[in-house]
Amino acid sequence: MHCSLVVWGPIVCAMTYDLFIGDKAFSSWSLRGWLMLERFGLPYRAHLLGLYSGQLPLDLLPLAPARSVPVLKCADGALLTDSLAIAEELATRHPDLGYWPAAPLARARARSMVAEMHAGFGALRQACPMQLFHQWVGYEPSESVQADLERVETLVALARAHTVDGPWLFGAYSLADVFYAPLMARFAGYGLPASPELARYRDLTLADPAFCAWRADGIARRYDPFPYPQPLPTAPWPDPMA
Ligand SMILES: N[C@@H](CCC(=O)N[C@@H](CS)C(=O)NCC(=O)O)C(=O)O
Repeated sequence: MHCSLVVWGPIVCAMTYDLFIGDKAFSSWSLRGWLMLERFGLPYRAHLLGLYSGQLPLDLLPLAPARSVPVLKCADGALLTDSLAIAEELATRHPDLGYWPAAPLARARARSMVAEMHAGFGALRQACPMQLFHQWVGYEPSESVQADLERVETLVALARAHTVDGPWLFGAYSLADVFYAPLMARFAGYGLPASPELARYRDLTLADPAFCAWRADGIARRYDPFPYPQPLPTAPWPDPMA
């Protein structure tokens, strides 16, 4: 397996997780898996599997029945082969880390948002694959992509309407923010239209140090050909701090 190994955290202890991820500049589901560990302070080793190497199925053989990334291997041998399964397992194993909002009504909304993200937004995901290198200039959303964008607006506004105690979707950073982070990267990478509230949330996500570290790693690699080309000019990645 051609993995790069990263050991994070001051102490790598018996409960260290092994997280298998794809190319950071492009793998939106991997970003979610990684944020679940990195952002909540859990110790882990990250193993990078090349999405475009042509041998992903071979690399995944030792992790059967996994057929995509991310994959999480727990120290006790439990194997999670889907981002939502990883989220639920980590939330169950670490109930004190605040993966879900504590308040029942907020938790219900957060769970619904995460489930909808995991199962839906097909048009947006298909038309605007995550890429963290630059912004495509002049991208015109189709009607179905526009409908997905409006749905994101609705969900973010609903989350924020009841949130008073912090800048994230439900106040403190939660799994809802994990699952919507790659979507905010798509808003940046394709210059998608956003209301002021959504733009605030997008910029918060893009300025998050964990996201910035992930992106810096991702764009350190060069791709030729570029995996998801668009017939459009590019502008620099928007810097929310500028
Ligand atoms: N439902 C899965 C989707 C995972 C997924 O599609 N991962 C992509 C990378 S972002 C992948 O591994 N693609 C390679 C392939 O399907 O062969 C999850 O939530 O983890």
